Formats: sequence, structure tokens, C-alpha cells
Amino acid sequence: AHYYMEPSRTFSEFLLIPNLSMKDHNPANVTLKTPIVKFKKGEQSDISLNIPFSSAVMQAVSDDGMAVALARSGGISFIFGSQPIESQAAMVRKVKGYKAGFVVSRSNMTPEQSLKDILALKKVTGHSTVAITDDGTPNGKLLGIITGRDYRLSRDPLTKLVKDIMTPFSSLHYGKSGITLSEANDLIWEHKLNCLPIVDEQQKLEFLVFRKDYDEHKENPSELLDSNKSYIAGAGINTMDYKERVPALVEAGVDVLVIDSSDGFSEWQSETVQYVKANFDVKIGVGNVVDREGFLYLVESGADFVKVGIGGGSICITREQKGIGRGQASAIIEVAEARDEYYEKTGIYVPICSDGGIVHDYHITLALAMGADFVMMGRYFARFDESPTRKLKVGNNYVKEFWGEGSNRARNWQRYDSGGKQSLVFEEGVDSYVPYAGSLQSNLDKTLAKIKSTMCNCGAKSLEELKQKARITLVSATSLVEGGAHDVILKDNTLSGE
Ligand code: MZP
Repeated sequence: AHYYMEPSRTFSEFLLIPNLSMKDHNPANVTLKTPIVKFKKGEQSDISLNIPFSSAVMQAVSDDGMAVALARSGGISFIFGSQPIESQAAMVRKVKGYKAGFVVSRSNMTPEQSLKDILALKKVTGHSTVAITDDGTPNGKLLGIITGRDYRLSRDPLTKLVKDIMTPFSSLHYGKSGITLSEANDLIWEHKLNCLPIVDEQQKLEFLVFRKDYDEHKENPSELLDSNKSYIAGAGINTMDYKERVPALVEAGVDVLVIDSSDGFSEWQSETVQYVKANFDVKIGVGNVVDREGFLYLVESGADFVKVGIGGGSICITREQKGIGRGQASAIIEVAEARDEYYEKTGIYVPICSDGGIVHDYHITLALAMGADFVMMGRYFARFDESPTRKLKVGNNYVKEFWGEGSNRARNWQRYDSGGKQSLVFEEGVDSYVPYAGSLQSNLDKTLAKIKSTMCNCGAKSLEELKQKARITLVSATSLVEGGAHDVILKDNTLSGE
């Protein structure tokens, strides 16, 4: 046997040490954009996310409802594969058919009259809201208010942002640190931008509305509803029925697949990736692995991204049942190192996803600082209205159901199969409840605020910068105690924590 004499570690054993924060280290200036499929040096990933979050390939987490909600917020769901091929394809079809587009909700008002409505609408939908006027100026007649995807783009450099904007009408969201209307007008003039500024009550710029195609559609602005993009859709597959499942998912419009397995370091996965790459033009992630060898093996097989984590999932009893696994932090640190070396050697960057074991929001920041490009979470998303399970009242509390793919309830034997009986011989997951937590958007807003704030403490405005700059320390068991409230009598013994 080969011995690893260093204990494997998990997220709670680490903390981030602040770096110098400059004045512009402000959460409004932080971008969480991240690549999720491999790309060559100097190029861009074909698929990137605005927030580094994916929801787990689980019956209790990722159906079409969750997929639309999360894609709308800038992340991605991988629709669960432990269901018949046709019903999974139908879910993908629903997500792809759901346009990431715009709803015209009012008309025949001037922008001044409707400013309140615009802001109110944004509060309700969480979306950027823009107005179209007949002459494209704030004084023109309002043709419609449009809500759409939230394009959270950074301010600099403005010309690059203009180039980046793909939709005919898009907004630049300046948030609280908004510039004034007169500054906006200067920029508009300087860069000869064809756009309409929308301001808030304090005359601070809320959005710039770019009128790229406006002239072409002036006669009939509703035509602009043709040109919407659809939401991004992911789906889980297995190494058994992929020859039937993958064509159906591709036909339904899936953007990215992931092989869902508790242990991905296998010939089965290598064969599956090679088959998909040879026959389809679709991205495919693989996993799960916990070390350098597993990562390199699957990358050589053609994987677009690699998922990391064995045994850390909240509902997982694999470590107890089989004695395999590794502390999630140690796994991420080693695989991220292998990814960086591979990039150095080949010029190909293969993103990695930290899957399972996120308990506190700061664990996400740690995973990203340790080198993960995005995280996958089950328990986190299972708590929200948008997850597909029942909300129940147990005692005085509301809960949502949440069960593992390796539980008797899900019976996802393909995820655990290693060439044996075509059934789940023993359980590797439990059937459980999680505290109900409300809507995805409100929870996400809080989590993202924490991550951005921590990144500012670390002197980082992007995830790449966070990876480079983060200083991470191990904490002793004794100092863990002082991490939470201690030596006081709490007034309310239900400290909400998250
Ligand atoms: P968590 O975010 O709930 O801690 O973990 C979710 C992850 O646990 C999933 O993405 C998957 O990798 C893993 N999982 C799902 N079902 C089981 C199981 O039944 C499991 N053992 O380990």
C-alpha cells in the first residue's frame, strides 16, 4: 500500500488572511465570471457563468424549474439523469424553450412617469429593466418597459463592454456606485454610443440602454422579442445508457453534459467521453475524482471540465459504507495544482468544479480561492422554493425533502455501478430534510454579497485574482471555537448563520 501520512483536510479547517484592500476593492467592482469548459491559452471558454454556482445532478435538486431559476441568476443546473431518457430530454427542452428574454409590461408613458415602475419592477423580478422610447431619448414616448437578464458587467473599459454586448437591448448595471447622469452623458458623447441612460431618483445612472438594432426595429419594437437568447442547460448522464441518452439530450438542445458518478477514475468514463467527443458537438464534464492521477486520466480522455469530491456530500455515506474518499479541501488543492501544471505544459486550461460538502457560504470562497472554477451544491439549493421536492412542516419548522442519489429513494444504481448487478445493492446516501430557506434569489443575493465582500478583504476583484492572491491558513481545533459566537449568552438560540 501507498500511505499518505498527512491527514486530508476539509474547508472548515482553513481561513483566509486579508490582504491590503485598495479603495476600489468594492463589492460593486467584483466580477464572479468564470469559465466552465476547457480553452486554449489566449482564447476564451465557450461557456462561462456569471456566478460560479451549479446545482447538483440530483432528483431532489435539479429539474427544469431549478434550471431556469439558476440560469436566470447566472449559474447552471445539471438536470438529474436518474430518470427515463425522454423525461430528462423534455426537461432540457423546456429550459431551452424558455427564452432568456424580455417581457414588455407597460406602454404609453414617458420614462419620467414610469421611473418608479421601472425600479419597482426590478425589485420584484431581480432583473435589469430597460425602457424603449420612440425617439431613443429620455424625453421620448415610452414604447415599453423590458425586463431581462441581469447583465452585471464591470465598468472598464467601456468600449470592450460595448463589444461584449450581444443582445439588441442590454443594460449596464452600475449599482450603488453609479455615476451621475452628466458623467454618463459625457461617456456617451465621448464614445459615440447609441444608447439611452436611465437614472434613479438621485439622478444616478441605473442603466445604459444600448440601441444596437433599434433603428431596424423602430417600426415594430416587439420584433425584438425574436432575438432573445435561451437559457443555458446542463444535464447528467451515466456510463451505461449514454448511446441512447446523449443523442436525445443533444437533440433537446443541451449545452453541457456531465457524467455523474461517485467515482469517475474509471475506464467506463474514459470510453464515454471519447464516444461523446467523437459523435457530438457538445461539451462534457466528468468525475468525480480526488487526486492528480484521476484528473489527468480524464483530461487525456477529452474531458471539458473535471468534477472533484468523493464522500463529502451532505447526504453521502460512501465513506462509512466503503471507506473511500478524501477531505474536500485536500482534493481541490491537489487537483488544482495538477490543472495548473497541465495548463503550463500544454496551454490548455481545464476548469474544475468542487462538488459537495459546502456547509457555510465561506466554504464557497475557500473552494474558489483554492483553485476551483465553480462549485456544485445539493443541500444549498434543496432548501429553496425552486427545488422540486415537497415543503413540509415538521414540528414548528418548515423543511424541504432532500435525498441522496445513492439512497433507496433515488436508487440511482448507475451512479455507483462498477460492473456488478444492475441494481443498488447497498445504500450510499440517506433520505433527509433540510431547513426551508425561501427563494433562491434572496439567498443567492446574500451568499454572493458575502463572497464579494471576502474577495475585497483578500484584495481581489476577480476569481483569477483571488486564486493568485489568496493567503490561506490552517486553523487549530482550539481556535475553531472562537470562530463562532462564544462566551456569551445568546438572546435568540436560533442563530440563523446563513
Ligand atoms: P452537498 O452539496 O449536498 O453537500 O453535496 C451534493 C453532492 O453530493 C452531489 O453533487 C453529489 O456529488 C453527491 N451525492 C449525491 N447523492 C449522493 C449520495 O446519495 C452523493 N451519496 O454523495
